[in-house]
Amino acid sequence: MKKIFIFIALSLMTVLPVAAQQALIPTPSRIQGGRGAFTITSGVRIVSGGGYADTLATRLQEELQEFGKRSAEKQEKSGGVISLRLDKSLGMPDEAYMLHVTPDSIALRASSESGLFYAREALLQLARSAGGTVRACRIDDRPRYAWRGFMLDESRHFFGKEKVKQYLDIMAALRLNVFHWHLTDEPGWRIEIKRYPLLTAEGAKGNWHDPKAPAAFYTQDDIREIVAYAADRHIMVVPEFDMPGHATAVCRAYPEVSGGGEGKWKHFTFHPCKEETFEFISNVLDEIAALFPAPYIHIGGDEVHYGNQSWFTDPEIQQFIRDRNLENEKGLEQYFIRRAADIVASKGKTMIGWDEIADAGVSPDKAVIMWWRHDRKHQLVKALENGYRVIMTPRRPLYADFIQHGSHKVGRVWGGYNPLEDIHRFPAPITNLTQGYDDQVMGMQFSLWTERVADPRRLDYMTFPRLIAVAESAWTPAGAKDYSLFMQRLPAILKMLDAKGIYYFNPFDPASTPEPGAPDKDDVLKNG
Ligand code: TNX
Repeated sequence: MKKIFIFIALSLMTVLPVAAQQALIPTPSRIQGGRGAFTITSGVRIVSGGGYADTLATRLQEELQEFGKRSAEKQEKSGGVISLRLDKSLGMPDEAYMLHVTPDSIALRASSESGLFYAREALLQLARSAGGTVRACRIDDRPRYAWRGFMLDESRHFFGKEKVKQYLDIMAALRLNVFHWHLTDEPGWRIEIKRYPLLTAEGAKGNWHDPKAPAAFYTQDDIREIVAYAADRHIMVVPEFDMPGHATAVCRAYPEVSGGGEGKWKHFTFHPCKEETFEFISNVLDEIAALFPAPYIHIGGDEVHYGNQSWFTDPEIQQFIRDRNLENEKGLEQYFIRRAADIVASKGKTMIGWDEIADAGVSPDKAVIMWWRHDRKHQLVKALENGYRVIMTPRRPLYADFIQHGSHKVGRVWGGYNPLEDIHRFPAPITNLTQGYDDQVMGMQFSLWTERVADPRRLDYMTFPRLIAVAESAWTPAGAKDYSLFMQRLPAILKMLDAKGIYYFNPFDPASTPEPGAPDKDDVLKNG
């Protein structure tokens, strides 16, 4: 009887409660509990195996000081060893890590720098959630997806360097590894390009709700600083230069490359057949390619039909369509995308585009598709069938400009909205579509469009806590995900957000965190 009791007690200790007690998000793919706990005190020794492990050890030494001091005051027993080792011969996949905690030692192991970095992030999370006492456990962890992203639109509204850095810090803690930076669109161009100074002198003026707002943009030094800051946290920064549509800010600054248009759609597109346009794009991309070490450049490619009315009437454009046998304006758009793909390839980069580009006939080794139209599932399937690699960011549930709670009034709604739970469930509802194409599905991202997000408070509110669920869906294998356990662990991460002064939506007490307003329209936008 006693034996059975001990057996049950032990197995409970090693399986379920561990997952519940360990305040780790994203939930690791594998965690086993052990007995006892390691208490971090000022007497802890940190040893490392050279190279990057030494760099991380130094960092960890500083980070763990808060616990050391507290413990020393409490006169707790000191001692114990934390060891960090980067070991290729362990043959662990990229980003994977092992964290082994016993009462006397903590071992962090990985075969990649990113893996060791994540082992350190996991340890910090465990330590912080329990005041420096880490329960014994062994974690063998690796991500579900290689692309775990967050997109921020800084054209519609500009938030600036410090906010971006704060988000990069949080992304790293959540093991998110791609920052997709939407830097150009209708209201403003946000990146300094030396060869075309008017892009910022003129193009950076204005934002979505105030066309007269002073120019706001990142200098090339700012960009380098942020790219380095991100790289230090194992985050790749992927810039987006949207074309041929959503190009209003560029064409306002340099009307010679404008595709015309009138009223609201004036300058919405590039001129699709002037060689001057492609030279311009190529020159801009030279500077962008030099600033961002990422192997990808996002060229947009979305919603061209919104503002290409003049393509239908301009005799030069119509002649071009006939001369090149492009059939119609759609064919012309696809021609433009093929040209863009070649230009991006000539800079040694791979093009990413919104899912419209899956129809352009670009060879799949030259393009990655970002699937966003949740109501066009066939676009995802077609992209996969045609051999493209795909990143999933369907509006439902992965657009952050959709509301997250039924009581909310500001934001988008489209046959529903994007609550935390739907994000946590993703990609379960669509895995039947991607089945058999696992190698082509690079991952997923949360995309924050900012037409109705004009200040940091609202930005935080739309991003958090949903980004935390995104991190779990992108990292944790389906079999290890459990929404009720996620909700049990969530408060530990919310505490971290509190410490950073983030104004998030509190799903446990919605009334305690009222929704911040938008500057223009204060109502829910349906299907649009
Ligand atoms: C569609 S997503 C857009 C954006 C808007 C967004 C608003 C995409 C490729 N284009 O320009 O900001 O909807 O939700």
